[in-house]
Amino acid sequence: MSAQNLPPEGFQMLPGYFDRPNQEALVETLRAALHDAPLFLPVMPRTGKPFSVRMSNCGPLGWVSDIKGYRYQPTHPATGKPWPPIPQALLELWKDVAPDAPSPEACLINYYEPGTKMGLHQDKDEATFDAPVVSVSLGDTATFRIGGTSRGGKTSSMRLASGDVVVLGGDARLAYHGIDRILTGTSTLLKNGGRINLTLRRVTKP
Ligand code: MD6
Ligand code: FE
Repeated sequence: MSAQNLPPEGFQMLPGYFDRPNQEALVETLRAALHDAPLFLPVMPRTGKPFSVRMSNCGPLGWVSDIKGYRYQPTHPATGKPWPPIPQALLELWKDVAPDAPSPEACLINYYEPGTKMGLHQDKDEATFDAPVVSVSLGDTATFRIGGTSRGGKTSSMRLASGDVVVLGGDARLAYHGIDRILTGTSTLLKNGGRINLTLRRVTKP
C-alpha cells in the first residue's frame, strides 16, 4: 500500500477564491478578450500534433506553441495584433497571493471542451522562476494531478472547481502537473459547458 503523496512545499490551493458573481464578471471580461484574441489550436513542436485544448492569452506577452517550438510573443499568431490587457480582477488576485513578486506579464487562457485533457508538464519557458505561477479555474470541475520536479515520481490528485485558485511557488514552481479529466456537467457557469483555466506568469527578469 502506498500513501497518497503530498504536493511540494509552495503549492497552495485556495478553494472558492472567486464567488459566483465574480466568476460571472470574469467570464464576461474574458468573452470580450476572446473576441479580440480568438482561441487558436496550438500544435506540438516538431511533430505538429494538435493540442487537446484551445488557447489564447492576455497581457504584454502570450505563450504559444507551434512547429518551431514553445515561446512567448507580444502578438496573436493569427491576427498579428497585441494580446488584450490582463483583466483587473486577475491583477488584484496576483497582488493578493504574490505580493512580493513583480507584476505578471502573461495570462494564458486554456479552454477545455468536454473530453479534453492536459498531459503532465512543467511551466518552464519563463526567464525567471522567482515568481509563482497562479491559476484560476472556471466552469466544469477538473481532476488536477501534481508531482515533484522529476517526471515519473509520485503524484497526488485533487479536484479543481469553478472559482478555485492554485499557486505554484517555491519548490512547487517547477513541479510536474496536468489535467487528467474534465467532469462534464458539473458547472453552469459557461453556456456551452467545458472549462477555462487561466495561468498568470512573470516571464522576464524584473
Ligand atoms: C489547468 N493548469 O488547470 C492546468 N500551471 O488546466 C496548469 O497547467 C497550471 O494550474 C501552472 C500553475 C498552475 C496551474
Ligand atoms: Fe501548467
